[in-house]
Amino acid sequence: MKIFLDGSYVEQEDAKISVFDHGLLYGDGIFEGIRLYEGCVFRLEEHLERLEYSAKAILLTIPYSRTEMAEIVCECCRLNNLRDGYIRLVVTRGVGNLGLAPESCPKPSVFCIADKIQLYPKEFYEKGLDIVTVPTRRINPAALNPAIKSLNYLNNIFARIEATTAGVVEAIMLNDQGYVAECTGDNLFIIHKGKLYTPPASAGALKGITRDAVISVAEELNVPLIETNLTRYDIWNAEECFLTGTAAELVPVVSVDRRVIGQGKVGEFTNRFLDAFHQRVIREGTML
Ligand code: PXG
Repeated sequence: MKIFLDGSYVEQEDAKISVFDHGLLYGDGIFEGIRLYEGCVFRLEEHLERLEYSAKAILLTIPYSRTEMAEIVCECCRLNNLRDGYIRLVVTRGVGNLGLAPESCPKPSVFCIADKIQLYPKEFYEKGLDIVTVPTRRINPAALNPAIKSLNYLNNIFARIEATTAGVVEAIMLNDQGYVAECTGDNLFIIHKGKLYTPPASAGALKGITRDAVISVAEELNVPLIETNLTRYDIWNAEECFLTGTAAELVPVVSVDRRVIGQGKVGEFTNRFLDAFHQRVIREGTML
């Protein structure tokens, strides 16, 4: 596999970064996870824009233009003969000394991995997931805004460990006010009385690219969307619930904290959204 690393395409074995990189020492960096569907990169511009916003927020200058970054992503896919896959685009603070100060890192590091996608098991989509709420709260936006897709994922990893301990694969994280923020690596939606609800980004959710795509699908399907604070009570009493993420796409949820959601099976709205989403993934792609 060829990897893009700081200006060259190198073999996987040679794709190494320094132990002095602040991305590793402090989680000081940003990333994107992007999907490739049938030779089209899904919503590439939106991913690059979010990466730029994350960079701006952490005062990091991406050393390539938007067009150059797009070309790096596409070239990585082409070189590895990929038609479907998962792309990981990362910008780190770069090599510096053993102090926090980002000023000691003169040059950010950029790498891009385009690999085959490990799809979730089919039964997730057919039967739906059982999930729980975990004790770890989503990080307060005043401490580190969850809209920044940073390399600092310990908050989510704590929650993921708690999910695994509870015997489930995903979990709901609440914000410090007790409202639903999102899951550990996915956004959350519910259907209630014919309307679609999702927590606003201000509740501590990442502005997911899949979340945005689902919001557009809602418009197309004439399903009203309401972005508002949601409690666990709202989720328990929804007719349908699903999660969205680049890797997951849309995954149905059939129980939350042992409360059965709706009929306890994959709902009609969820299926309609999933179908419409699948039609979009190729239509809205950047061709390699
Ligand atoms: N919330 C969080 C906290 C995320 O990390 C999403 C929501 C969904 O956003 P997108 O843009 O993908 O619709 C994410 C992103 C992985 C992986 O390798 C996936 C994410 C994060 C980190 C790793 O599967 N999901």
